[in-house]
Amino acid sequence: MASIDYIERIPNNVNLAENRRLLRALEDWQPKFLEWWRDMGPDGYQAKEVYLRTAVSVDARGWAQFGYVKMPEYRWGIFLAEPEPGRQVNFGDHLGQPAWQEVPGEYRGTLRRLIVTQGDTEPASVEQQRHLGRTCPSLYDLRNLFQVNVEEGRHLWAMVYLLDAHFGRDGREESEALLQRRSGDRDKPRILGAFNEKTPDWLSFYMFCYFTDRDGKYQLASLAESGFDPLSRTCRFMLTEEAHHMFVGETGVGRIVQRACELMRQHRTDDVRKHGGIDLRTIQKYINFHSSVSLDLFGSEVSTNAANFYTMGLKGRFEETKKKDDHRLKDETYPVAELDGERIATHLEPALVSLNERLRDDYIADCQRGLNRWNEIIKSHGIDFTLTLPHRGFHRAIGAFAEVKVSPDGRVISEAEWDAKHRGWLPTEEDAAFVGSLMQPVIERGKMAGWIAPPARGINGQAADFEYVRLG
Ligand code: BYC
Repeated sequence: MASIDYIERIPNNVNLAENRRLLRALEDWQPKFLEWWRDMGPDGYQAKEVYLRTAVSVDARGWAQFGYVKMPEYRWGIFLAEPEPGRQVNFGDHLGQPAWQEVPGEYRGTLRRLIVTQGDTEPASVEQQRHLGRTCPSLYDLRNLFQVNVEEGRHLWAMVYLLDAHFGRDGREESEALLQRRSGDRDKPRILGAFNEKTPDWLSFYMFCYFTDRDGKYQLASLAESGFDPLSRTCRFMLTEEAHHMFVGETGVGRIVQRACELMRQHRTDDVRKHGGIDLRTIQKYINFHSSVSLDLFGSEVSTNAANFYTMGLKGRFEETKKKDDHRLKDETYPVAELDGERIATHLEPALVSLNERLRDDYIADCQRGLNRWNEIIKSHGIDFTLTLPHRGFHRAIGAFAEVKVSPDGRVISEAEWDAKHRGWLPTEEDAAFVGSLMQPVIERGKMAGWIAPPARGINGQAADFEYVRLG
């Protein structure tokens, strides 16, 4: 019977074998997912064996099993973190009530929208990254790209599970629509802005993993606080995988910075381009771009949507349960940076409508920590250069700053000044063409492209020259 096959194919801790309705929905969806994966997943290498981590259970031994797998045969599973006995709704109007195991009827539409928005980002990122395998700097990096891709695929499964298990026919329709939208498509784009941008080269990929996956961390952590318990448990497990994606981003950029510094020292010049490196000024421009499009993902500074998500008990704050306040926030305020005529000033706003900005603050502080580590690399080479995060108002398309032009150091500037200077702040076509020119594939075991330093250590204790992807 085909269904027995599916139960085996889909590692899960949601008792799939007993849930015939869910099983039928997934049997219907899985071939469409595979078709999407073939069309829109990694271009090339689909028939090759890749040294991948697969989650087969949520306990310490099962969540990270390593072995060679062909990507289309990856076992995309469905996992929820272990239930917390007696868990309650921890914030908003329903504070103290038992956490919901089923969708609360009055919040059905809102909850579905949140899950669909989250789910939409996962296949989008796979689509954005689909050509990168062709230009990998090493087998180690190629394997990391594919690990990120299959896990984003699993995160899509996680959201489809919620839609199919808890939202009936609407949920099944949304699950299909998640496979139909396309990153960057004019007619059926992905929902959120950053997921319609291109990821044309590996510098962009590492920046995306650093900045955009980190938005994932903060959004998932807020959804992990949800009073809708299946969403909370799903997101808690997803966060364990998200950590690896940010590691790929931080170490990837760090290795490019390292290589730039080595070349600067070796050739006594700031202009490492002619020596095959990516100069620090170009790296700064990519930071400016990826930081700003990722800041947009937090939504408007003042948002009634955010207030409603919270009051309904659907989406909390980062580390909500650790915070020592009333978890209702009706009488609280929060400082929000806003436009005040020609300048940017901080005003106290009601805390409930400021929740997007509060999460953005948590995110910015976290982003800065990685920049500090990259700056340590620069300093350790005796080089006087500091990478910085652009001001939160810089190059924004969502929220209060979308209407004006702001410099990276936070001044509201004229269109004329923007026109004169933005090429020094954001990657230009020439910058992209230069970075693109370095993207020549390196697929010999243990070899590394000249624009990036080797990693400090291999994956799962393996050597640097390990055969991370079997090309034979
Ligand atoms: N682009 O009150 P507003 C990840 C829309 S990443 C386009 O400002 P709200 C991952 C908004 O939808 C994490 N549209 O914002 C990373 C709303 O439209 P409707 C993804 C945008 O609603 C790497 C309107 O503007 N997860 O996991 O408070 C690889 C006014 O909304 C944008 C989530 O985002 C934008 N940037 O907050 C793979 C969590 N921003 O409803 C994966 C779920 C806003 O009026 N989503 N809009 O038609 C949410 O919590 C919220 O939807 C948002 C927006 C935080 C995104």
